[in-house]
Amino acid sequence: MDQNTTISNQINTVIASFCTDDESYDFELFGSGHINTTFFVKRKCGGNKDYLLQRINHQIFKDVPGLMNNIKLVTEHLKNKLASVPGANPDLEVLTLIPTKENRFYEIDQNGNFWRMYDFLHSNRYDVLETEQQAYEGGKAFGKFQAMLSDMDADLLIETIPNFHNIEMRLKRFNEAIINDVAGRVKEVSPEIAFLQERSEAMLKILGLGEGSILPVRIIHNDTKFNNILLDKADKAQCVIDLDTVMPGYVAYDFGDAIRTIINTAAEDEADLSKIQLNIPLFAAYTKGYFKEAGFFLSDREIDSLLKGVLLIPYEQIVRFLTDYLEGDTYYKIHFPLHNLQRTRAQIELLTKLEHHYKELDEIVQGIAALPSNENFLEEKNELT
Ligand code: ADP
Ligand code: GN1
Ligand code: MG
Repeated sequence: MDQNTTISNQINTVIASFCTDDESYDFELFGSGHINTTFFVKRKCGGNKDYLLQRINHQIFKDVPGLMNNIKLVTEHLKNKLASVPGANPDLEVLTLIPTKENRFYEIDQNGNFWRMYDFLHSNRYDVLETEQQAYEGGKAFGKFQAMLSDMDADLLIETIPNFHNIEMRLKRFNEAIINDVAGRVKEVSPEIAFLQERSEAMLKILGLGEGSILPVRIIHNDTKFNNILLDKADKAQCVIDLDTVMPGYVAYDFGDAIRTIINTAAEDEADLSKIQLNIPLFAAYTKGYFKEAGFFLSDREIDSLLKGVLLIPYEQIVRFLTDYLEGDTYYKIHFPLHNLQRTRAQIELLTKLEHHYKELDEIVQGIAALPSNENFLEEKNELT
C-alpha cells in the first residue's frame, strides 16, 4: 500500500469514529490556519451535510481534553444565549461539535494524534478584506462574542496556552532564542532585533494597566484575525470560529489582533512591502461594528486601551514570528524556508505605518465611542456613512 493510501485509510478510520450519518466520505485539506490541520469532509453520495475535521496541534495545545472541554462549555454557553433571541439560529451562528461514538468530543488515533469534528458551515471567509460591510460585520461578530461571554464564569476555562498575550514572557523567550541561536540565524536579523528592542519598554503598558487592576480581565477570543470569522453569503456576520484560545484576557488584545488583519491592504506575509498600506475606512467600519455590540460594557479605560492593543498585537506577532524563525520554525506552519522572516518583515512594515497614524486612529475610536448610543444603533446602512 502506498503512503497516500495509508494516510487516507487512517483518516477514514478517524471519520468513522465520529457520529456521522454515513459511511463513505471524501476529504481534502482546507483553510489557511497556521496551527491545526483542517479537512473538509463530504459525503460521497452528496447532500448538504458536510463536516470539518481537524487534527489538533498537540505540540502547541498540551492539554487537549482540557481544551475540548473549554470549547464544549463556550459553545454551550453561546447556544443557550442565542436560544432565547428571536430569529437567531444557534446551529448556524455557533460551532457545533460532533461527538464520537464513545461520546467524547475528540478522538485519539493510533499515532497519538487528537482529532475533532464540527458541522461544516457553508459561508464566506476572507484572509484579506474587500469591503467596509465585511469589516463592520467582523466588528459586530467579535463584539457580540465578547458580550455573550461576559457573564460566563472564567474559572471554568483552563488556560490552553499559558501567558498567550503576555508580552513580557514573549520577549523573555525571544531573548533566549537570540542567546541560544539554535538555527544560526541571529546574524541575519540584526535590524529586526533592533526594531523590537527599541519598542520593548513601551509595549509593556497594557500589562501594567492590567496588573494595576485598571483594565478588567474578561473572557476574550484571543485570536481575532479576520479568517476566524465566518460571514454568511450576504456577508453578514455568521459565526466566530477557532475557539482554541478562548480564555481570560484584555479586550485590547482582541481589538488589536482584529485590526492587524483588517486595516492591512495586503496579506500578513506580503513580500512586497509597498503593498502594505492602511485602509482607514475599514478600520472605522470595524470599530463601529465592535462598539455597536460591545460599547455597552466597555469602561473608559478599556476604550483608551484599544489603540495600545493595535500597536501591541502586531508587535507581539513580530516577536513570535522572529522567535520561531530563530528557533528553526517549530511553531507556525511555514510554506517556504524564509516564511517566518517574511512574515516578520511584513508585520514590521505594518507596525511602522500604524505608529505613524496612531493619533488619527485614536481619534476615530474616541469619536465612535462618544456617539450617543442611539446613533450607534442606527440602521446598518446609515452607520457606515
Ligand atoms: P487554525 O487554528 O489552524 O487557524 P481554524 O479552526 O481557524 O484552525 O480552521 C481553519 C480554517 O477552516 C478556518 O480559517 C476556516 O476557513 C475553516 N473552518 C473552521 N471551522 C469551520 C466550520 N465549522 N465550517 C466551515 N469552515 C470552517
Ligand atoms: C495563529 O490558528 P490561526 O492560524 O488562526 C496563532 C495566532 C496568530 C496567528 C497569526 C494558537 O492563528 O495567535 O495571531 O496564527 N494561533 C495560535 O496569523 O498560536
Ligand atoms: Mg484559525
